[in-house]
Amino acid sequence: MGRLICISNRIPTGANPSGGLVVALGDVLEETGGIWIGTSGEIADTPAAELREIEGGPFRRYCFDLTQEEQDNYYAGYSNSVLWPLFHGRADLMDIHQEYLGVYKQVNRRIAKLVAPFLKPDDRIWVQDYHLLPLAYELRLMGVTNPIGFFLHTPFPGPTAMQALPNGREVCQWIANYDLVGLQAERDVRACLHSMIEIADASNLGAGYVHLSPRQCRIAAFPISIDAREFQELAETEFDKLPAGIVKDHRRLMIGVDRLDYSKGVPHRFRAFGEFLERHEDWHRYVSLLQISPPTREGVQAYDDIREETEHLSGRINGQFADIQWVPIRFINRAVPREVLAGLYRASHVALVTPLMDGMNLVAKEFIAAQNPDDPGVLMLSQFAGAAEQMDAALMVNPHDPEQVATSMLTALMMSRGERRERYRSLMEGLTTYDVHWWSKSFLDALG
Ligand code: GDG
Repeated sequence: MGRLICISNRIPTGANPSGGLVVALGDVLEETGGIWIGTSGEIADTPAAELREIEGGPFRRYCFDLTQEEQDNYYAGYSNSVLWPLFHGRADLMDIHQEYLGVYKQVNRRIAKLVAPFLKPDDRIWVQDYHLLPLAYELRLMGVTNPIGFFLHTPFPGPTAMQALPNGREVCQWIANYDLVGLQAERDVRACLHSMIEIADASNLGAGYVHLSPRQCRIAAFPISIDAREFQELAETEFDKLPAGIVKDHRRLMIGVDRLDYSKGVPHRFRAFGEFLERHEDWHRYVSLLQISPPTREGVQAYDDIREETEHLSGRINGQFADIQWVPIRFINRAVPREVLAGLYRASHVALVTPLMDGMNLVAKEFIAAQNPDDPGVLMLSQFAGAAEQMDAALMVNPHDPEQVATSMLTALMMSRGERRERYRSLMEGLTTYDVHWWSKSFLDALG
């Protein structure tokens, strides 16, 4: 079997690289003598002319540095201030500049130049995420004919949203240079097919195939997941290590875990909780919301704004409802170690996974995997998370409707053990069947 060459924006670092993608791809990389390539996270004065090997680890890794200008325009600029908001239904937050696009293309061309000399004829290439959309196009220009797959971790916009992007047609042409485009959900496959057809005049060949001269590509859903069994064991062990007070202090604990991103709907969640507390004075002191939100993409204006908004809202709700023995919202604006997180999921009675738009949302899956099968907690899940297509036994909510979310909070808090177990059983069955190993295997099988 040929090698797997995986390319993502950031290279997994450390002697023992970790993270969902490493779990999913590590074995295949190891077995095929494959390579992972990505940016180092360090800033250099001049654009890197060659790849640098990272020593150690179970598979080979090569990285390169970005310059500050590249970091600002390619990463913070076009990737995270244009594509990210557009792909999450927030065209209003796009910050469009010619320079962002120019440098984004330049960086992708440079990555193609760095990667091409490494390639052997039977290698398969798997490109990850929206930072690298043009990579196959650039590789094809250099004569690379290997199978190239792409996986988009975010949602894909339909033609109406895509029209807001000045180079929407070009984006569709980039996509057509992949042999296989993996998306999170069927909703994204439909949107992507529509965009390719309406924006770029691609022809629909049926069964997910489109033709956009001179190439043909297949678009299909491969919902990403976690290693559910591994996470279940982690949560079991870590639960016992939690400080005793955590479980006792909060007779009912609701948990939210989200990078502090505007797509995650944290302010909407806080307002719904405020609505719940307003309606149910009898629940005061008996329920609190633990919101863990590590900061992300600091320095991008929209992220500074969301941070201010959440701090303001949690302060206001706590000011209105707290008393000397109880604070309704504990807002932790810092990352918590993964093991602690696993234990906390298990200690929580309800998870609030209420993004306004989300590719998949792995927190929903982690929360379920972490539960005690005998006395499981309840997952409240936004209909706008890609996970909603698979996890229909969750308590589905519309995050835009604070009254409905507040009503569902009460339903979740009051749910009988029998119903909780029934929902958990069905969700966990899906998670163990379609786990992250299924995800990478089915994608790579389809790539051929
Ligand atoms: C993108 C897409 C898609 C969060 N806070 C802490 C922490 N986390 C971990 C969670 C989870 C991961 O980060 C977040 O994954 P999500 O899937 O929820 O969201 P994104 O970061 O936006 O990821 C998303 C995903 O890619 C995969 O394709 O599902 O839709 O947006 O694993 O546990 N981990 C630790 N401390 C924290 O404070 N250790």
